[in-house]
Amino acid sequence: MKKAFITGINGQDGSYLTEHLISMGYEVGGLVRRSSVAENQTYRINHLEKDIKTFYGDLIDKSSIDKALRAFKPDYIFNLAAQSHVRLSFDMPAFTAQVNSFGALNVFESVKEICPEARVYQASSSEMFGSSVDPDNFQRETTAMHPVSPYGCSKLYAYSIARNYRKSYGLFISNGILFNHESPRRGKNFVTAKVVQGALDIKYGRTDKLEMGNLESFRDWGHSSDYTKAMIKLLNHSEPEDIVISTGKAHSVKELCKVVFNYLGLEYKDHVVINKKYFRPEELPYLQGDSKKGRELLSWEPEYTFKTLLIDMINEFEKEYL
Ligand code: NAP
Ligand code: G4F
Repeated sequence: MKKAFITGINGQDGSYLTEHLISMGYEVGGLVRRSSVAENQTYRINHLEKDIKTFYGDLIDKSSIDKALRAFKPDYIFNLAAQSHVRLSFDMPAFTAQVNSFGALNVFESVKEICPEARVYQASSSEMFGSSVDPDNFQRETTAMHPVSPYGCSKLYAYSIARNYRKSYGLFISNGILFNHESPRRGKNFVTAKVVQGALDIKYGRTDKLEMGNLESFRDWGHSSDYTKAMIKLLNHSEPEDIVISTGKAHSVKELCKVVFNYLGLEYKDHVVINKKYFRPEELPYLQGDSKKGRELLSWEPEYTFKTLLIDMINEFEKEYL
């Protein structure tokens, strides 16, 4: 039985990844950090409690990573823990770098010292591309990286040090460069979940307006369940690789609003109002990923489309209103 250890196990991706790994026969453990609201913190993985082993820890505290790795002895490590909100990274740039950059470095150092044979997945991000787009309007593994947020910069450091440790010390570390992925378990302050919840609030008469930021940016949105399957395939590939995972289709935030509101029988223009507080100091205007390399190497294809992803979110969120 292979052992997989997940930092960020109680996050959106951590919960789907755990489900997939358990269904494939892996033994799963993970790191959970201390919270003053512990009763809410693990809601995404409470249904898996009896099948997993969790350890208290924090990426900033290397000793906690060391202890967990010594006790669990993993074959696979998925480093998913992060301050993952881009706009908030402008409010907390140093904290974002501590967790996302030096936290990842802590994980790689711990692996080097304690379990150098383990295979490591680093949760890299399309946000690292920033303002850079190839002439054909796609970003891919070879596209230059010019991040435009403290989050993007912090992830670029982790991506780079992962490659450096792979070369320098022969560690098996792969970067999954994942484009935006969502689900019914998405945090409610990310745009898809915010729009779905806001439209439902309007449909059920709880409010009449939804305050939004920039509607003109484009994202390539997939489903977390599909993307976490790609993470497992990446670590089971014979060699460590850096791989883009995306749907290959870009949609604007405006289009997202239109699809969600229309599905619920509403007109978004009647309800969406712009509030500058949701704008970023610098916006990333366009993301569209070319995942040809990953699809061929890993035999991976997404099952969800933009529309079926949003319907899955609407249907799950709506249960709370019925
Ligand atoms: P998420 O829902 O925000 O989950 C992040 C996880 O990290 C949570 O479990 C969180 O715990 C934990 N965490 C935060 N700071 C920590 C710390 N200092 N020490 C230990 N754990 C900490 O994010 P996600 O959507 O699942 O994304 C997973 C990873 O993929 C992240 O690294 C993210 O940056 C990256 N990524 C995400 C996307 C996307 O579109 N979802 C795309 C590309 C890359 P708490 O709940 O206790 O805060
Ligand atoms: O949903 P978002 O906050 O996601 P963002 O910034 O693209 O970051 C997500 O994807 C990255 C991969 O590319 C991950 F690495 C990262 O961890 C995270 O999961 O915003 C998407 C777009 C942006 O252009 C934003 O300006 O939606 C726009 N937007 C417009 N109004 C809004 C809002 N975003 C949020 N969160 N809230 C709004 O009211």
